[in-house]
Amino acid sequence: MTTTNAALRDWVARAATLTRPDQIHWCDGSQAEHDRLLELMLERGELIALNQATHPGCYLHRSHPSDVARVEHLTFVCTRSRDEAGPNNNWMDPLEANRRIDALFDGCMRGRTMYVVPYCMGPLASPFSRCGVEITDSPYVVLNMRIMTRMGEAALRRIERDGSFVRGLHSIGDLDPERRLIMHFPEELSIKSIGSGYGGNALLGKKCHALRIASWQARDEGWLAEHMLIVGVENPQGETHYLACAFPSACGKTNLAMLVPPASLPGWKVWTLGDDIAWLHPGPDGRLRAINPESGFFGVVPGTNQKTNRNAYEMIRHDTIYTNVGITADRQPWWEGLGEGKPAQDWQGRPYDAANGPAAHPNSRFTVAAKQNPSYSPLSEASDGVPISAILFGGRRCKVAPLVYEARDWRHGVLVGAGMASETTAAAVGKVGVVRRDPMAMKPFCGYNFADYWSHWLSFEGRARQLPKVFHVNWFRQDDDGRFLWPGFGDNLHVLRWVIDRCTGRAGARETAIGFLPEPRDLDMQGLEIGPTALKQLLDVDPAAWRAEMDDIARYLGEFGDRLPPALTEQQRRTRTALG
Ligand code: GTP
Ligand code: SPV
Ligand code: MN
Repeated sequence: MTTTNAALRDWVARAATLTRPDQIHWCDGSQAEHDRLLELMLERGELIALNQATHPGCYLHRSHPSDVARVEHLTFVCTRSRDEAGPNNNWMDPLEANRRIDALFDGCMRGRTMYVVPYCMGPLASPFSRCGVEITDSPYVVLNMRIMTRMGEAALRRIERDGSFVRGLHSIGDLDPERRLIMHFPEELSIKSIGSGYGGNALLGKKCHALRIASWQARDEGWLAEHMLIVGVENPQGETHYLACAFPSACGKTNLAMLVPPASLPGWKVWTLGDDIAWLHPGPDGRLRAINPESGFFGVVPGTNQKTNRNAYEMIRHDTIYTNVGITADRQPWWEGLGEGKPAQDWQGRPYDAANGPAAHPNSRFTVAAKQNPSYSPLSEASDGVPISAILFGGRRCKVAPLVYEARDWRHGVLVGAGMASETTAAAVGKVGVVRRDPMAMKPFCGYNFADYWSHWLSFEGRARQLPKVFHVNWFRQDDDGRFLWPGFGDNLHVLRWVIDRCTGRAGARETAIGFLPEPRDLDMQGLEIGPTALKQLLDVDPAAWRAEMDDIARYLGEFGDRLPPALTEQQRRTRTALG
């Protein structure tokens, strides 16, 4: 296989001259190709067959112990001007960045095969989809890209028709964290990543393309590329509302996207469209419409069980790549929170010993085709996506943020998103549990200056006639003993119900300084064992804590200087004044 696109041919040739692979393989995405790669990886010990009787088609990959998560401190946005990247990104001059990373790419594929992976983000026929090509020396990346994207021949044909594609050059290098860099060149629509084989660092279609590069393109072209799940919620009357929810990494997107309705809400159904990324376009009907650019899930494993999420539990029992989980004596995958079996080996392949820490790495992941999800929505393939009724922002906040509140209007909603904060998780290297500002859950993923990004969000008032309502949720509020006040998971549907009923004007609320909150009577709490004290805490807006919160938001927004849109400052002042 090769291509009629001369730019692609030339780029592959130049990459080969730089990296010196033994051979070049153009991926067609076929089953035969998949089977050959699988065989090769099993032979080399890069994949381990799991118990095929209990988990047919499931394999385990163990990454290098120093390569287990995204590396934000090694991730750069390289624009000609530093201000374009903004204080929210690490920046390097493109010339300097290319010089540094090309030195690492020099000869790095000697003795290896270079795989050329054409892929399409979004349904192949959708005008909203965008294509890319990832060059990589990792067969693990190829197998994952085949699940996560529309990869192979059909994508290449679309690239030849469109004439354009995002260039992604990737090598695992020597996996030395000192020689690891993830670089983005939005002005050239290109990505260069070396030294990691893990997740968002290496599957370039995901965060690098579909968020960092796409957010840049979206600003220029009038749409939004967001770190959001897309879910359809159908009420017992058969009416479906689609929600797009931005929660930071490992804060509940996958779980909410494939929520199993609790017995206390009979007749409700949930349809999954996406669990991580949404591309939103103003539609001809004046509404925002969303597509999921991905075709699979790269989801957090720990905590998944029959009770928390039966759909996920069923989905990953077959044809799944596990990365960095433990295994039982009979080679079944095992992780903390599974609630059955016991580990014999940990994620590094050592005999399990609690003294070494958890059996599964906290950021261990499954890679699985979206179609395997019992709640898969066939509209995932719809070229024009689904209309969004509400946008939900949310994070992990043990204090301050109530269970749910609704923004006054779009402008206020943009402030609610810009003012988001969340406790850090194992999805990125660094300390866990530290509260940090994570606007729109895009701190690690916005490919340009946040101040310009917020202006872009604000501009949708002029682009769409019927904008979604905006809400903020927090499933992670704790009591004074550090226990979660809210049961979460399936019971989150009780909150989604209020959200949808607010969209259709069927539910009540009280107005507070921070927005609209449900009164206890506005929530359908049937079947929930939550006492009046806990509920009061969940719906509490503590003025002193919120004054401090709004002051910190003002301080944070101040970092963006003159570029900050005045409407945002205005919204911040309005809320701060209302708090007294
Ligand atoms: P990324 O893939 O990193 O972007 O994360 P995500 O937002 O999809 O997170 P995911 O749904 O995988 O959840 C991560 C962790 O949060 C898992 O350990 C879950 O068990 C836990 N979690 C998810 N939803 C809830 C909830 O409603 N309540 C509580 N307490 N924990 C939850
Ligand atoms: C995240 O960290 O938000 C993820 C996992 O979804 S990764 O693909 O590694 O970025
Ligand atoms: Mn994510």
